Amino acid sequence: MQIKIPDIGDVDSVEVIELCVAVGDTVGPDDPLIIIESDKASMEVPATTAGVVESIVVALGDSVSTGDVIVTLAADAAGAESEPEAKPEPAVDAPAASSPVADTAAAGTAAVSPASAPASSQLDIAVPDVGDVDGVEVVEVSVAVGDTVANGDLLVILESDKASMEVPCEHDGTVIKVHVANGDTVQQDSLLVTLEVAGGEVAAPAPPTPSTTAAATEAPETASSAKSEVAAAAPTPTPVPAAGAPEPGAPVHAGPAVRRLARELGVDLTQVKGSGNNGRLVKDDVKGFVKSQLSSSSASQGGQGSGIPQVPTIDFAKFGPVTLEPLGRVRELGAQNLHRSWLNVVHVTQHDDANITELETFRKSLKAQGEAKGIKITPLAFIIKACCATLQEFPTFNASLDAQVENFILKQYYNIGFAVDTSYGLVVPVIKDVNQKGIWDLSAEIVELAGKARDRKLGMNDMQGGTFSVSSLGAIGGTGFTPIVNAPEVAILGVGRTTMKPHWTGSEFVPAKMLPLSLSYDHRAINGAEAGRFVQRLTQLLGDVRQLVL
Ligand code: CAO
Repeated sequence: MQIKIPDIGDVDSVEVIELCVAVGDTVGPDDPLIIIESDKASMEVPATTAGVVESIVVALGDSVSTGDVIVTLAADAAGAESEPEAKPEPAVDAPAASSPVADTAAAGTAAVSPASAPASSQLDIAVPDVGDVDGVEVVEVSVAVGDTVANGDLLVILESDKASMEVPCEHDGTVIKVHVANGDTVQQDSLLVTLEVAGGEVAAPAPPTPSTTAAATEAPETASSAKSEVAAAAPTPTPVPAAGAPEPGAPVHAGPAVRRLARELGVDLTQVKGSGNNGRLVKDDVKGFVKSQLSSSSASQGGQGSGIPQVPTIDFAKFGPVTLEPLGRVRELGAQNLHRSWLNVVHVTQHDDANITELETFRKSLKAQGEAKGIKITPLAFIIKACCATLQEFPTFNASLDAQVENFILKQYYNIGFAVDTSYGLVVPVIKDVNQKGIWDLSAEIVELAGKARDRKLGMNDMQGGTFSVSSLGAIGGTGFTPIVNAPEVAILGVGRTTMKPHWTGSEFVPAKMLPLSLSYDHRAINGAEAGRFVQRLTQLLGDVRQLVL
């Protein structure tokens, strides 16, 4: 009885992705015979009646349409036993020993060439030497009954835990039996395929390896067609494994079309996650894998922050006692932001000192007023004001780059963030519209925002919209450092501790309060000469703060 592809709806053809039975298997009604798959779904094609699989007309990867014959079933097991013998297959009864090549039969090309059939003979292809493994899985059957094959054509792919092995055809011929199905477990000498070849052609099989020669002399018939008939009469003892989610080290479940695609694209299927039934790999999985690999590699090549070699994980406890302390949310987020900026921005840092002797004199002169107003006035307010004035003169520093790095996004507002060191991490509140604020306003706002930061009272709005940042370590110390640009801003000013230094006036050295400045900038947006001019202008303004009111 012929089993055909049922109505598959409005698609022209579907792919055979799994053979669930082998020739000789006994099946009941509704037992799955093959699995077919379209772009949208996969579907089992069941036996419509009980019987014994007589032939499988399709192979994995074939495209089939409604009404195509896929399998022929004999009415029952008895019929299956008798029917192959009823076929004109003289090799069945011929003893393997009578074959001129019997001694080399188990070399994976076991053959019988019966004297009664001079025009053609049968050639059994068996599993060659697979080394010291108990069994290997049939992962691809590349031929179907009726296929014409040539020397070198792929018949079956076998896979163990460690390797896969192609079993090629070593003669021209026609496939008359396929003894295995995808998923079967087979051992050395298990029959794979029977070919009908032109008479006498089987007389020159490939020379066996020493280990297979030994097997052949011990049991030449085990791999012969005589054995194959036994196998055909009794269903193969190894059932098709129940498909389940793949475990680590488990064989890959993929049809030949998928394997072919993977081979063409150089994809290692063990790396790909299957989205098909029970984790089966489909073509889209392979394509998706390639896409993800390409995008991650292009991201790393484009400097977008991936593809970086991992820092090794070390068990520090091996060297001495350690304790674990969580970073906390703010430090964690800060770490991510800093890492992102550090990876994305092309950093360069320009250092200079500003002579703030006069600024400090002026600032100290304001102290009494400040105390009266309840406002603490530090160098930072002047620094922020001077930065704003400099930004107004150098608009590309008060800007961001667009995503394609094709345009400056020049901002018409001047919002300057300043780093605040808190017990829970670094935060950067933003003073809005600095260009509209004087030194008193700025001083008051610095104190207010720093206080809110330390009390964890900053709102999202307090930390958004910055166009430039200042990180002052002046109260702490240091002669210079390389701050990380607060991307997508393009520049940040690091401030060190003011120290008294000898300053050359052109005619003499005089003591001067020198403020170390370190401008880090994104070199994609800003050239070194521009940065040099920016810093020079900034030091001028800080050296003569009267200019800030002009
Ligand atoms: N040189 C010398 N003294 C300085 C100085 C400088 N560059 N800057 C500030 N000072 C002095 C101040 O004048 C003040 O002294 P007086 O009280 O005698 O006037 C003292 O240092 C303390 O100042 P402050 O820290 O209270 O105020 P500030 O305006 O200078 O700074 C703030 C405010 C919030 C920026 C600061 O407290 C802070 O948190 N800084 C750390 C920033 C940081 O962590 N940056 C690193 C980021 S990257 O990891």
